[in-house]
This record gives sequence, structure tokens and C-alpha cells, in this order.
Amino acid sequence: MKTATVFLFLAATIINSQAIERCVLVEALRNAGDVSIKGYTIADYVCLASYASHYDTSLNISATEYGIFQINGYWWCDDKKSVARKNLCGVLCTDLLNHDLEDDIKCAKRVVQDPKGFNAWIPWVKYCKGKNLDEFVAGC
Ligand SMILES: [Ca+2]
Repeated sequence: MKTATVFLFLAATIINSQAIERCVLVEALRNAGDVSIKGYTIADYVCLASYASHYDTSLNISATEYGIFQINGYWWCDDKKSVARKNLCGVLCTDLLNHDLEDDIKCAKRVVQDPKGFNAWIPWVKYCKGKNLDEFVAGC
């Protein structure tokens, strides 16, 4: 019983903190100009962030995927190590690991402009594609 109570408390805390971060992201996306490239919506970005990073702006999986949207360092930003880095977003990868979401959103929009759109992100394909994503912007 005691363990269950602690678990519920932790679960509630995690869900609560995600909710705060989620609306911060929604607000940043609303302030980032038109994100409706190819008919995608703010909810697509938020769903991606939810499943790719759990809204963790500092996440750097395998030192190759950066930030809240898990943007790939080989193609999109300058990671200072890839031999043939492309840096198509014209940004330092480390700048995709801070709390300033403006450059992250700008870079994500650049990724979406490519032919694959959001299909570039496996978590989006797996968990967001074709789903009702209203819950990701609800209450914000
Ligand atoms: Ca940033």
C-alpha cells in the first residue's frame, strides 16, 4: 500500500511537470510564426517532443540526436565532430540543448520542409502519425 502511494505520487509529479513543459512548448510554437508547413500542426511538434524527448531540452541520445525534438547532428546542426557535417539548420548542436526553444523550432521547421516531413522522426511515425493529437495542445 505504501509503495503504491509513493508510486502514484511520483507518477502524478511526472505527469504534472510534463504538463507544464508541454504548454511552454505550445506557447513557444505559437510565437514561432507559421508552423503549418505541409498541413502539419503545432500538435505534431508537441507529440514529437513528447515521444522523442519527454520534453527534455537537454537530451542528447548517443551524442547524435539533440534536444527536445531529437534533431540529428550529422545533417542538421554543427556537432564539431562529423567529418562531412551538413549543418543544414546553420546552428551549433549544443544550442539545441538549452532552454531557448526558438532555434530548435526553427530547425525542426527546416527538417519538416524536406521531402520526408515529420516522417524523418521515427517516434513521430510510431506514435503520432495519423493519430488524433488534440490532447497535445489541450489546455494550453
Ligand atoms: Ca535552443
